[in-house]
Amino acid sequence: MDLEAVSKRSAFHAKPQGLILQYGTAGFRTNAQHLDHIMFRMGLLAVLRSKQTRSTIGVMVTASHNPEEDNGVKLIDPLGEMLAPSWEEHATCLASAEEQDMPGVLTAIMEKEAVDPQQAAFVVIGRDTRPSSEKLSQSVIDGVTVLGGQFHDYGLLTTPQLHYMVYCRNSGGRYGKATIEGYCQKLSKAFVELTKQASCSGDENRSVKVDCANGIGALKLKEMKHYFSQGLSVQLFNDGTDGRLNHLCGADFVKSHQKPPQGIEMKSDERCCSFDGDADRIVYYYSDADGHFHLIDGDKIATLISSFLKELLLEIGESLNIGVVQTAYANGSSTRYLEDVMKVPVYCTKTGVKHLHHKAQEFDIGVYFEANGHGTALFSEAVEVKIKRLAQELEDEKGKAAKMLASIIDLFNQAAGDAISDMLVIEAILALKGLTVQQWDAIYVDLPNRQLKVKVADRRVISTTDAERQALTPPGLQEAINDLVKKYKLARAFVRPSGTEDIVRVYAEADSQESADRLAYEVSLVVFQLAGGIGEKPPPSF
Ligand code: NG1
Ligand code: ZN
Repeated sequence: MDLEAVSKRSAFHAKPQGLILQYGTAGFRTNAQHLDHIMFRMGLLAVLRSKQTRSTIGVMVTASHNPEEDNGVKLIDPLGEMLAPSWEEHATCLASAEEQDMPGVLTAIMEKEAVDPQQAAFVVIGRDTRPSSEKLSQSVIDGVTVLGGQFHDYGLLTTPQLHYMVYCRNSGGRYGKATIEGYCQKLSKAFVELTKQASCSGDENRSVKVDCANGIGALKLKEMKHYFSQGLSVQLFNDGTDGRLNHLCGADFVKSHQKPPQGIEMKSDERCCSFDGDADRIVYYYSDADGHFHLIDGDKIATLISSFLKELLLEIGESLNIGVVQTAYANGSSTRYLEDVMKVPVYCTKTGVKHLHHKAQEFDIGVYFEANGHGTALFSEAVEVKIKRLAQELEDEKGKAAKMLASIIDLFNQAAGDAISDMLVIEAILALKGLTVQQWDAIYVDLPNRQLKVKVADRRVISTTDAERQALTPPGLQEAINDLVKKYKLARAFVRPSGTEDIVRVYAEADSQESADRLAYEVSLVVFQLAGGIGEKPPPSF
C-alpha cells in the first residue's frame, strides 16, 4: 500500500480547514459541498475494512430524507449490517485528520485493527438520485483505487438494495444473486408465493398509491413493477420527473407534518404510502369519507406484522419467541396495545436502527420499527432453516402457515429496513387477512403527539438515560419537564440531541392534539432556557 500516493491523491480532495464532522447515526451527513474529502476518505476506510474482514464492504452515498442539497455516506458491513462501532470511531478520526496527518491515521487504524496490507479488498458502491451523488461517488471510487482496492459501482440503488448486494456477495450465492434482477426476483417470487394463499374472491383489485419522494424508490419500483403486476397494482407519484427530492413529500414530511404529501391524488379510503429519499422508510395513510387524514406509522406497521407472525407461529405450533423493539418515539397507544392485548414483549432502545437491530437479534423473531417507518422483522438463521424445513414437511393448515412464514422471511430480504419489502409484506398481510386500510388503522387509536426542534449553541449539553426518555443534564431540565407533563392527561414528553442535525428534538403526547401541542411548546421553552437556546425563542406550535 502506497501511502505517499494516498497523500498526493488526497490533495485533490482537500478537507476544508477546521471542518470536523462526525460519523453519526446515519454516517456522515451535511451540505453536499462539504463532503468531497469525506467521500474520498470513506473509500480508503472501506478498503481497510474489507481487508480486515476479508469480505466485500458497501459504501452508500445518500442523505436519505434530508433536503436535496445535502448528501451523506455510510459504510455497510459484510452481513449487510451497519458499520461496527469501533470503525465508526475510525471513520470520524480519518474524516477529521488534516492532510499531513492522513498517512499516520491510516497506519494507526491498520495497526489497531491488525489489517493485512497484502490482503485483497473489494468495495461495492451505490448512490441515490441527488444531483451531487454521482460526483461524490466518483470520489469514493478514487479513494478505493488509490489504496489498490477493487470495486463495483452499482450506480443508482436504494440503500436497502446495496445492503442486499453486500450480503449476497458475502454469502456465496446462498442468499440470492447480487444483481438488481436477483433482488427483484427474490422479492417478487416471495410476494407471489405469499399472496397465493389469500382466498381471493377475484373481485378485489388490490392497488396502492406510492409517493416516492421524488427519489430513487420511483426508479426501482418502475423496474420491479412488472414482476408482481398480477397481484398488486402500484401507482407511482412524485417519481422525480419534476419536483425536488423530499420537498413537501416523502415519508419524513408526511410523518412530521401529519398531512398528505403534495403531488398525490388521494380519493377517500384509498390506501397510500410514502417512501423516503433512499427508500428505507415507509408510512401509510388514507383520507376518510369526511376528508380527515389518517396516518399509519411505523408503530402500526410493526403491530400489523408482529400480530400476523404471532398468528402463524400459533398455527404451526412452534414455540419460537417473538419480541417487538421500539424507541421513545413510539406512540404510547402502540406500546400498550402490544403489551396488554397482543401479549408481546416490547423493548425500548435509543433512536437509530442500529440500536433496534441489535436488540431485535436477541429474539428468534425480532420485529423492530421506528415510528418514522424505518424497520423490518429479523429472523435468526437457525429459525430460517427450521421454518423452511417445516414448510416442506408439514401439511394442511400447518404447512400453509409455515409456507407463508418462509415467504415472509424471503421478503424481509436483508439486515436493515426496506420500504419496498415492507410494502410488499404489508400488502400481502392485508390481502391474506382481508383487511381494509381503515380496519388496520382501527387496531388502536394513536395518542395525539407533536415533535418540535429547538436550536441551541451546543446540543451536547443535553445527556440522556433510560433509552433517551430522561434527561440527566443540564441540571433542572428533567424536573421542569416532569412538572409540565403533570399538567396534562395521558401525557409524556422527552428531549434529546439529534444524531443527524444540529438541533434538540422535543417530543410530547397527550390526550388531545391541543394538549400535545401545548406541552411540546412548553417543553421547547424550557429547553431553550436551560440548554442554551440560540436565535428566536420557539414560537407556539398551535
Ligand atoms: P435523529 O436526527 O438522531 O433524531 C433521525 C431519526 C431517527 C433515524 C435517523 C437516521 C427521528 C425522531 N429521528 O435521527 O429515527 O431514522 O434520523 O436517519 O425520526
Ligand atoms: Zn432513508
